[in-house]
Amino acid sequence: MTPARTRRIYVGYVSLRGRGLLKFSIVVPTYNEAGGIEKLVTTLDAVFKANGLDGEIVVVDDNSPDGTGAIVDRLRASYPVRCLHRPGKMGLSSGVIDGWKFARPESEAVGATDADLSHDPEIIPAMVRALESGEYGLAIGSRYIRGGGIRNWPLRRKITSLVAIALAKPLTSVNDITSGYFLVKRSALDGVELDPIGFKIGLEVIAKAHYGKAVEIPYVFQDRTEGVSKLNSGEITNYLRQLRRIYALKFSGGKRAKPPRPAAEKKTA
Ligand SMILES: Nc1nc2c(ncn2[C@@H]2O[C@H](COP(=O)(O)OP(=O)(O)OP(=O)(O)O)[C@@H](O)[C@H]2O)c(=O)[nH]1
Ligand SMILES: [Mg+2]
Repeated sequence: MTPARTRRIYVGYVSLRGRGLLKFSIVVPTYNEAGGIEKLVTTLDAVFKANGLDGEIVVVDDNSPDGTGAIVDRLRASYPVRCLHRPGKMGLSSGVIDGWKFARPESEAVGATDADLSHDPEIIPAMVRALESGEYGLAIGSRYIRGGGIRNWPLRRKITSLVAIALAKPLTSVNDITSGYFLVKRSALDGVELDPIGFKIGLEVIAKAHYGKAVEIPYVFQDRTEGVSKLNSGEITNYLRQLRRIYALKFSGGKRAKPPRPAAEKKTA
């Protein structure tokens, strides 16, 4: 693992004109998101079309009892979306990792976003342009830089998020370390072993991938209006286990990492 401090990380807002058309695949892990998945797919498609982007949407559905996967299969006829069906609830991060493997081979970048429209799709063009510029290997949707924010979160949730970020702060100069909204060059993931535990796949990428410079693009996080949260106390424990492993890897110079154990998913159907 390359320690984060040996890499120069640029953090701030960029507005870049791209040099070319970057093909990308954005993965949406889903579990019981039937209420909002169609709106997400149509909104992403509209953003792609309006900005001339060549994006693919990969939904990774864990056999949602509410039929989310079947909705996505139907949408496939009209939108650039495909569904990877997994047999049962296996976790957000492992879903994103499986989605990246399933993504079309021609995509040079892969990313992640939630199904509940908490992540503003309007910043995707800025993320894509940042990677197209060749200057950045990772573009992160950021709640914690100027222009970003969080709408409608209860105080308890805000404090949990700030504590989670404080715990990971020594690892990187990225401000929104726990962001689940990002786009990364596929080549930056070559040979990188990502821990499939829990909810924080963005942290795995920020801490381990070979992306060179990262840029944070601000957006205002909206609390979900459809469906229910899958974040539970089990995921907080998973986050602490994930952090412990990353710190162990960092301070052993990448030589003494424990093999990842599968995430212990709490059933929240
Ligand atoms: N495939 C898959 N997706 C999951 C799993 N757990 C959560 N997700 C999805 O991961 C995304 C993030 O989960 P959320 O429940 O929105 O978690 P959160 O954003 O921290 O919490 P809220 O926005 O408050 O609900 C959503 O699209 C979920 O449907 C899982 O076990 N498998
Ligand atoms: Mg959410």
